[in-house]
Amino acid sequence: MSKTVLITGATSGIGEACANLFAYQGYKLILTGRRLDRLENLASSLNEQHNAEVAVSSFDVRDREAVISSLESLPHEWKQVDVLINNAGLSLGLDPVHKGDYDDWDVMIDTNVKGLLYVSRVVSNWMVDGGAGHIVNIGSIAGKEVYPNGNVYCATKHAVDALSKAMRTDLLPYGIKVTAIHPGAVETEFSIVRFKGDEERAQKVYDGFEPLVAQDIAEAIWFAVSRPAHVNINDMLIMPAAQATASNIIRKR
Ligand code: NDP
Ligand code: 8X3
Repeated sequence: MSKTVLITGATSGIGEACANLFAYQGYKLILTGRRLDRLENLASSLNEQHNAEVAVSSFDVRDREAVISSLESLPHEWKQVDVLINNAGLSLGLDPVHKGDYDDWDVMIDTNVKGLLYVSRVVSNWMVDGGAGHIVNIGSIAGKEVYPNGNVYCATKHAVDALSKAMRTDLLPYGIKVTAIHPGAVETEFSIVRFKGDEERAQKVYDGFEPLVAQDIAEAIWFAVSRPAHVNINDMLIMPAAQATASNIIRKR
């Protein structure tokens, strides 16, 4: 019988690349995100290319009631989730703390931390009932280091790092694996979102070096998920070969 993966943030970037790779590997897919048109287009294309069975569920991960009701209203057979990829997330702005935008802070914390928790709360409970499962949380190099003006985004990804360790501990007795994947710079819609549609500024982030692409991260996730039952990959930090750290800051005289 086919396994099932639930991917948050499947409308773009890393989530969309995971959808393609898991469909290729024969998984049934539950694809989520806010942009229903993109979810539906992706579902038809995966069905055509890979004969994949796909369910789409459109909700905002910040909306606790919508998360619970959308997921709980899936048909019973779709609730046997083998793999959850907590990928939905974003960064907004790049300002020092004293100039930060209050609304941007709320959106990042609500999406990257609380949204991940809401989805995990529902799906991990199904996994506990089923006695197995694998949760993959997408953190970041920003969850391992901080860089100038990354403040709140970095804090949210540090929270994802901590929650990954906490979930691994809490869910261990139930046979549920937890993996955290921490990418460096990946060229997706991430910077366009961070700079609120300013494509020129977004492009400059990737000028002059070769960033990762979403497929690089999808392949790392697949590696973690496809290990034998007795192996868990706890944590992976994956960087472009051209990027050593998030930053190198010295205040010179
Ligand atoms: P994209 O902007 O391409 O994709 C982000 C995805 O998250 C979209 O599918 C978007 O869907 C979804 N999303 C955002 N906000 C919400 C929300 N409130 N509710 C539901 N879904 C939401 O960026 P990436 O693919 O790069 O980002 C994926 C993950 O990887 C994020 O967690 C990001 O922090 C992390 N990451 C990215 C890196 C990079 O350099 N690109 C590096 C390290 C980590 P929709 O808008 O349709 O809701
Ligand atoms: C996204 C990568 O370096 O902008 O998490 O934090 S970075």
